[in-house]
Amino acid sequence: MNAQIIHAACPHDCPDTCAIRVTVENGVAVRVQGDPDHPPTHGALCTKVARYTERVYHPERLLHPLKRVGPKGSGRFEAVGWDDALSAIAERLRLIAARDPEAILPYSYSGTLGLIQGEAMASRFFNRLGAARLDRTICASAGSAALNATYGSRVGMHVEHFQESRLILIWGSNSIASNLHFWTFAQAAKRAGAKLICIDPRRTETADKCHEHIALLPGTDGALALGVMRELLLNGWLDEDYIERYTDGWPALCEVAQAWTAERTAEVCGLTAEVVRALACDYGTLRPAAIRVNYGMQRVRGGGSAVRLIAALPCLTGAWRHRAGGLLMSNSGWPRVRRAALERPDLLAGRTPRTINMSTIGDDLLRDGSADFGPKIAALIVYNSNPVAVAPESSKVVRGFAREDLFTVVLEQFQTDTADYADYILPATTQLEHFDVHTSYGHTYVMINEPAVAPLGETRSNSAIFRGLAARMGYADACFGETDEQIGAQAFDASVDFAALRRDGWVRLDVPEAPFAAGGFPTPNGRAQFCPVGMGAADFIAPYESRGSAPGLAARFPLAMISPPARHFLNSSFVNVTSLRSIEGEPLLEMHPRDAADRGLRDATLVRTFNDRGEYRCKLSITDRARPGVVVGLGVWWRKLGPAGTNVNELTHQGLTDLGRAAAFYDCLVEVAAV
Ligand SMILES: Nc1nc2c(c(=O)[nH]1)N[C@H]1C(S)=C(S)[C@@H](COP(=O)(O)OP(=O)(O)OC[C@H]3O[C@@H](n4cnc5c(=O)[nH]c(N)nc54)[C@H](O)[C@@H]3O)O[C@H]1N2
Ligand SMILES: Nc1nc2c(c(=O)[nH]1)N[C@H]1C(S)=C(S)[C@@H](COP(=O)(O)OP(=O)(O)OC[C@H]3O[C@@H](n4cnc5c(=O)[nH]c(N)nc54)[C@H](O)[C@@H]3O)O[C@H]1N2
Ligand code: SF4
Ligand SMILES: [Mo]
Repeated sequence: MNAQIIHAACPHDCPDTCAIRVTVENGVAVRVQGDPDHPPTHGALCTKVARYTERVYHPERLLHPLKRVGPKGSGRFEAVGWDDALSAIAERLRLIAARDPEAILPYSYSGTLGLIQGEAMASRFFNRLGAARLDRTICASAGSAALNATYGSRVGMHVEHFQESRLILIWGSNSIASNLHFWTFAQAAKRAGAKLICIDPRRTETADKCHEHIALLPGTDGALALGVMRELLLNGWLDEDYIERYTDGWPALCEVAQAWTAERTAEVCGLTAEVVRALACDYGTLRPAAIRVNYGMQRVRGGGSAVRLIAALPCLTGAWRHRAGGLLMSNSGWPRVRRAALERPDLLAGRTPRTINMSTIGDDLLRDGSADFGPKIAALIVYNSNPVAVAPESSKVVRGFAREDLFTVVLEQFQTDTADYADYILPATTQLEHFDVHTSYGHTYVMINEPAVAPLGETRSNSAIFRGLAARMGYADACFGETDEQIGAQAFDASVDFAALRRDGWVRLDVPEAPFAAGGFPTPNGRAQFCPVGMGAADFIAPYESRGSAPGLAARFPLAMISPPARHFLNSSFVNVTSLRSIEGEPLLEMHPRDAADRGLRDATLVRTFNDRGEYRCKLSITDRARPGVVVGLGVWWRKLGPAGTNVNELTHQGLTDLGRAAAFYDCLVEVAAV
């Protein structure tokens, strides 16, 4: 037998970006395994990707270009040849562009985080066309804006160093589900005697395994950080020397914190004052103390301010002095990626097309042209994303996608909820069939992904599809002729040895062991900024929808709903992989026994969850994983697989976060009733 081992990388939107070894026999990928030599991967993959071949060779893979034959949304298509499909698409785009190229909108996010199959050739194409630009806000932009403002970039601790910490706060993250390889290091710390505290409204599988679980109300993390700050101050647990030398703005922040007594904090967060004081005591006295804050806590109106406040904590206690102290939210700012070489903004040739926020796609697809909005959106090119399932306020998103005058092209591996609304579906390769290079937002390595097998059927990589479209649009620029390997070789500056990357599969970035032990933040003056230019000190910002901030609404819809990811799905990916879907079972809404009793609801019955935006039906799970007042709809199911053809995003809204213009998925009031 002719077996080969290929270096690959996990393409999914997960902080772990595992290094993978693919075993190929006679042109077929038979096994994927974690690279045992790559320190964060440690030879292990999560359950989802360990079964990757099931996804790649799935009987429902899209293998041929398809053209719509039924009404939009019906999912009825017929096969067409690539030539016909690309020519027809180019012709339609040319017609629209002749009136106004800004009526064409790319829509993409995190199907793959690869630098090449993500935004390289696609951006070149849309820049050359002068299409509208997409503000990619659906996940992390509130926290990113907060880190940029406070530390100067999205930078933090090496994930490996958490194993040496004595205290770990897991803040707004279900690590076992969504950051498994961090959890391995946290467990090593736990075995060595560290204390683990989970801060999460839901009692997750991660909370179960921590020493303490602080189940605050959604969207109140900023208040908790301020309450902790005041206790640190009162008890003399601040590192005055670190604050003095390496930070700016503490006097103003201190004044805000003074107002947050443990009692007031407890009232806002739905906790007791003792819990707030005990958290501050642990954080002030156990060293080194590390915080793994993740995106779960920033999907609310005040998400940006909350991250600014949490990011201040390790500066106030000087936790950064030790390599096992500090904070990790994202490491995406460490690798020096040559974005301009990849995406070629020079092809805009001086044009500055309008920007559309992906988190308000529901409203924007339904808007007419106007002086401030620009032209009505006439064409959508969707790749690496499933907006009909994942974008907030689905009823509007669906109405927008159903517009008969909208021309929609979807590049996909599967016939998702979004693909059902396409005029043309173009079949895309998976990670095992194309070349890519990867950075990570959770560790400090870069990875290569060599193609392991030939493209299945007639599938083409995203870059090949955009290359083909560029040719049909008559774009003669040399950059459209570059191969994926040529693009990959331009991705990094000299800090990454590309030959070593291809040889070994991954390369460690040269990031200092304790990056901010003596300041050195990537801000203009090297200090952490508590009052960055144009912003005062952060304070708590209440959710759009909560008992305190919207009492009238809360009288009608008294339950706060959060919709974090299910462990065996990755956003809406993998929902169609049978073995994983059978582990998750079916869409569920978790509710505390007391809330269920108040409503006379019975376990495992069908319920309707509703608010003024819509209604979602699924099975009820009565469990104390949900705290009183909060219900949990684990996401993100495909709409067409739900009992009533909808999912949780039927209920979420398009209100944006305070920083970063992000979606506020977990800032959502609902009521639940029997069907
Ligand atoms: N298995 C799996 N892994 C994933 C994903 C997936 O869908 N499935 N998604 C990937 C993506 S796209 C991302 S962005 C990351 C996300 O990574 P994380 O941000 O770590 O996401 P989650 O695991 O969703 O953890 C979010 C946790 O936040 C809690 N939470 C909700 N609201 C609040 C709040 O107001 N305050 C606090 N403190 N906690 C809150 C939720 O209950 C949930 O347990 O994970 C990635 N990894
Ligand atoms: N209610 C609620 N909604 C949420 C969230 C939540 O927690 N609650 N989480 C939000 C978050 S954090 C995120 S990041 C977004 C994620 O939303 P999306 O970025 O839309 O991510 P996925 O749902 O994984 O869909 C990615 C799609 O890309 C396809 N794909 C993968 N690789 C390729 C490729 O190489 N080429 C092409 N053409 N396609 C490919 C996959 O088949 C999949 O259908 O969802 C958000 N939506
Ligand atoms: S989804 Fe995350 S944990 Fe699973 S293989 Fe990919 S990077 Fe690793
Ligand atoms: Mo995300």
